Amino acid sequence: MRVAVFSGAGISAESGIPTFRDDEKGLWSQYDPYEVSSIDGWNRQPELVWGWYTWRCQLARRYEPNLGHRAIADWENHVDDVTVITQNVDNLHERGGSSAVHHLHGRMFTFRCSDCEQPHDTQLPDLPEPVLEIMPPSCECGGLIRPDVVWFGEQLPDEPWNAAVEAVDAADVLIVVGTSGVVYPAASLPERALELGKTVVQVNLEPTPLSERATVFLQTSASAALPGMAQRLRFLVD
Ligand code: BV8
Ligand code: ZN
Repeated sequence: MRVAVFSGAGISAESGIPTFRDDEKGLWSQYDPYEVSSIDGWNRQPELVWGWYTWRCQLARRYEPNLGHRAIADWENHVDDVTVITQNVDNLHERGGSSAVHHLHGRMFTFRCSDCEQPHDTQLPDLPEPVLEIMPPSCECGGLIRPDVVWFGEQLPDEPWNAAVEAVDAADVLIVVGTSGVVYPAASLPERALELGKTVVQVNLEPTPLSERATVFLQTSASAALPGMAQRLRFLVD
């Protein structure tokens, strides 16, 4: 049996990383998430965006993969193939043991120049507290160094997108976990699976537009639903 997993910020929430929309506690909660994660936001206020990513990288480094990440990795011992397609820019799926992970929206631990695209091995400062604005470092060409993430208003890179479509098309079942499903084109992947007649299992703390169309909607947490699920999937997939 071939399993594809489509994950969002909700699967990292139990590791302690605030999801994309419920970071009320955060320093940047006064800012619309779309503002600090859009190409326009970067062009307008690079120091605000760099401050946010510096802090988010620190949180992501500090926290550990949770039972949800580890369960998905364990499924590799029980089914023929598990491919993870994530919207998350942290590396918790990899650190949780998954061997095939595609980052549709990039990764925040690698950096490049905004102008000449040259990769940069940037070491971020270790901050005791979040700092709202930090001027990003500059490249030799004068361009500002940015994280390798896909911001709102930017095209998704072809490689992870093509791999994601291929994984959905080849899967017997798609597990959608921890995403509000509002961001496109990523959110079109579960729709593609349904149109292809695949079994779609959604695990989410709250209902989303996908919930009433999914084959099964489990309104619970990732860490409660995912352990041991692979062994039960056989009964779902005819
Ligand atoms: C594109 C990377 C073509 C950064 C992210 C105008 C101009 C240009 C484009 C658009 C436009 N209008 C609309 C668009 C398209 C736009 C879009 O979809 N906008 C939406 C908001 C309407 N998309 C884009 O711009 C994309 N590019 O279209 O290119 C183009 C290009 C140029 C010009 C024209 C067209 C690029 C989108 C990528 C944006 N980058 N992230 C970073 O992360 O730092 S998006 C970011 O938010 C995340 O990556 C994620 O994908 C997304 C959604 O977040 P979720 O992961 O779903 O998290 P959320 O908090 O929302 O939900 C968590 C869920 O988990 C909740 O439901 C909660 O209940 C649940 N949960 C919580 N805890 C648990 C749990 N579930 C289970 N267990 C738990 N424990
Ligand atoms: Zn440069």
